[in-house]
Amino acid sequence: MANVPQAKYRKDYQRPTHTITDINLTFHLDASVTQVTAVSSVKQQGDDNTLVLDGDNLVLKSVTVNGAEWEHYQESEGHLILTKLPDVFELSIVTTIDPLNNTALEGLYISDGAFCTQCEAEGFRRITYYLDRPDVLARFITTIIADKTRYPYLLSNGNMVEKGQTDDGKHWVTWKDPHPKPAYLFALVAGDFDVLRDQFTTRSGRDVALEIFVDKGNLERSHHAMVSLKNAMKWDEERFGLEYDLDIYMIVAVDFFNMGAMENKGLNVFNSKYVLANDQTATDSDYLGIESVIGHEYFHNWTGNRVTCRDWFQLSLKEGLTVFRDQEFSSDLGSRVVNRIHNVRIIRGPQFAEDASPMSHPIRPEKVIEMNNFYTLTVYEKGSEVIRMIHTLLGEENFQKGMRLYFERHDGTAATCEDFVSAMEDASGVDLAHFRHWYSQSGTPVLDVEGTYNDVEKTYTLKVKQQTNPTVDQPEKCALHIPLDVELYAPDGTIIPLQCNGKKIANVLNIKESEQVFVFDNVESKPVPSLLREFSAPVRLNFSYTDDELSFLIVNATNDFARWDAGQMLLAKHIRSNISRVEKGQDVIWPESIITAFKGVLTNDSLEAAFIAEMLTLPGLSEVFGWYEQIDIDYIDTVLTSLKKTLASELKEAFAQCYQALFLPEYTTDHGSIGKRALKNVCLLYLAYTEDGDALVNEQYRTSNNMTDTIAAMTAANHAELPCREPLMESYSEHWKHDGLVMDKWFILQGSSPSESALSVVKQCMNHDAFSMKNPNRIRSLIGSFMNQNPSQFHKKDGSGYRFALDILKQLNVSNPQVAARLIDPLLKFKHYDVARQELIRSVLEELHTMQGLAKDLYEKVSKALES
Ligand code: B3K
Ligand code: ZN
Repeated sequence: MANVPQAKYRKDYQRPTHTITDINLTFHLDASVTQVTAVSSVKQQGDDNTLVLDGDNLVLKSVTVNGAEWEHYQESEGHLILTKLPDVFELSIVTTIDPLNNTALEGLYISDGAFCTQCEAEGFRRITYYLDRPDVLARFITTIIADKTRYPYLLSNGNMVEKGQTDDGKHWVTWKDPHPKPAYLFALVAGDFDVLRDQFTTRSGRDVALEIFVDKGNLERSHHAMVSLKNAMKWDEERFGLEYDLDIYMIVAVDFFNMGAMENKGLNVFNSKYVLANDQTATDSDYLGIESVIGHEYFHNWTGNRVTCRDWFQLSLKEGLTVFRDQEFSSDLGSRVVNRIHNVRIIRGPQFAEDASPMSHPIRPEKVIEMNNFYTLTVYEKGSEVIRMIHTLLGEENFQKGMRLYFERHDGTAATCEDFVSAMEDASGVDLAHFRHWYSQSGTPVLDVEGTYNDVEKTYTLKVKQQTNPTVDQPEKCALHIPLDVELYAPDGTIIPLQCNGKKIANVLNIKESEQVFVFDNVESKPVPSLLREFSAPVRLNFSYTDDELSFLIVNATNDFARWDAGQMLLAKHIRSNISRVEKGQDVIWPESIITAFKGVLTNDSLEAAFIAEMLTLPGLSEVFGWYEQIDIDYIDTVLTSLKKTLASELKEAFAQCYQALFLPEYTTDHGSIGKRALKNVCLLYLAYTEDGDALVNEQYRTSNNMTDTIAAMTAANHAELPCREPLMESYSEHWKHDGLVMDKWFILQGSSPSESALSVVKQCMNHDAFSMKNPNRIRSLIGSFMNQNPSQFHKKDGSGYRFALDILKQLNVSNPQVAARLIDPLLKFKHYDVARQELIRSVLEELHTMQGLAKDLYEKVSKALES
């Protein structure tokens, strides 16, 4: 690379030299030459009269200061440097941009003929020269001028204040946002849409117009999003006491979008995947995903917009907190235990993997080259676990007190993670001094716990050791403050109250040192401990349970999450021992304890269906992979496939009975029905491996009246490689080939097919009418699933998967580097694979590293991987 991209460090934060209180933007929209006029009121903050603005891909037309042309400026690599400025002035900048050729989908671009924007993190600088940093908060007034017939709707943040016509057949609209905001929350949309309109009255009596804009013809797919939005508005008032603060809330669904959605003030832009749904096109998990993302973006209005981040290193201030809030929203509306299980699977699988990868970083990173690379599972999901631990340590009441204090202190400003923790601490009186290390330390702590029973003293001793292994970014680690939630059970299943020195103590133990011992007294017989209940901290737990103890917990633990966790530990224990057997060339053996335990769960009528479905779902591939420093991926694949087949044949009758009993004639998306379908379809996944599999799967596909059952049948056919797979895939594509969003499900199945021909099929699919290398959803579905969810084919020992990945990454490096940088993740952990694969992957990374014009998104990841 000619210019090596430079990193920024958190420690180097400096206040801006100037502030911008107001900005008036005027857009003359045109697909290839849009003219942007930005008139800002600027004030110098210190003694420096030089102003350095950010800009990227702009054509500068003019600069004026206080109405007069300004000649003291210079454009240099991403900046406009203005000198000799007065203290207070009005700065007017005219630039032009080219939305049509903006394939990176950052700044102003075109999605299916409509103009739309994405400015977080640093996309506003692709619209005009500006202080593009989150601690510069300005009031925005935006005027949009465009052709009336092609762009009947002209939208921006805030409230619409004026509109009119021009003489040449165009129209214009002016929007005013009364809330000062950083540029990353700016949005503009112009196009022709169908609009779903509704209304919400806040509890203080403000009437809010709600509008969802979708592509023409999609109106009937937007109702669930509207219901979710109203539920979110109501929930935030009830649980957090937070109300909406404008007269209008708009959501626009677009097909071309780099991520899920964006919380722009008053005008959210969404990936259509998180808006559009009906019974025929969306699965139950799509419905739940929409509810959670609609909630997430809405909740950002307070945690993100009203209080924003001082700098991008503080991203988890808004993201971790808002994920926590959306998780609570989904849990309050649906099944708490199922939500918790889903979230924990993400932490134990891909998040732990990220902690152990070359991209390892604390939830508040110290060093960043490309900010878009830090919208990670660590910042979001682990960030949310950190908030959840604070919630556990403080309790709901004190936590809400802390939230109120946080808003009292920081509303309308740009804050830091430290500000949040201080508010929690001050409001509750709980000391979080030691806890703060969670913000600065990366990696996954390991808790090694040992239990000893003393029959004479009637005491039970838990010895807890914690340790965090060095990570690529941070060789030294310290002991963290870990809340460890425990319960002890007597052999008859009753709870043994926790007492130390005769005094009752709480279930949550505070682990702060590298080794701590807890002696519980009045324990009449050897107990079975339930540890890390509710996954009270994002750590790996080691405790040598016997099969009997785990089977006991599956039946007797009072907490559903703990029962599920015991099931996962039982599976994990035997998956591990079988992987060792396979490594040594021995046969796989599954003990009776697993079969008995899972049969007990499957036939237990008192359990919620959705919960049984989770009990029967094996740990994910990334989770299993993460148990090892280095592993041949084929061993894991062999063992997991064998386990599925064994459970299928041993529990065939029980699966079949359960499957038949769960037939629902009507499709409804209440949580009870969603749970029943989940369990029915887990049964089908196992039954697919039996001799009746092909007939059952075929029958379900042919008689299905909803997408959940349709996709479940196809998934079963795909994984078990059933004869009906091809005809079903054919039939689906015939039916849905005109609809990219629905075809994504089909592309995922093609990408994750275990068939030997998977790669050549993926290549053929790239010529499918519904596929486009310009659309991130299509790329993620087809190519992302191949690289992430298809270990046997992507990691083929002939290196064909890796060469394909190289080719794709080279293309995306030019057209959409942000998507490229997401896709490359499975290659970064190459050191964890066997030596032969390591060498193949390393050569791919090296080729990228030496490539001319490597975007900084890929550069950051590739160079970290190679240095590691
Ligand atoms: N804040 C946005 C994410 C922006 C990602 C920029 N690469 C969506 C969200 O977390 O709600
Ligand atoms: Zn967010």
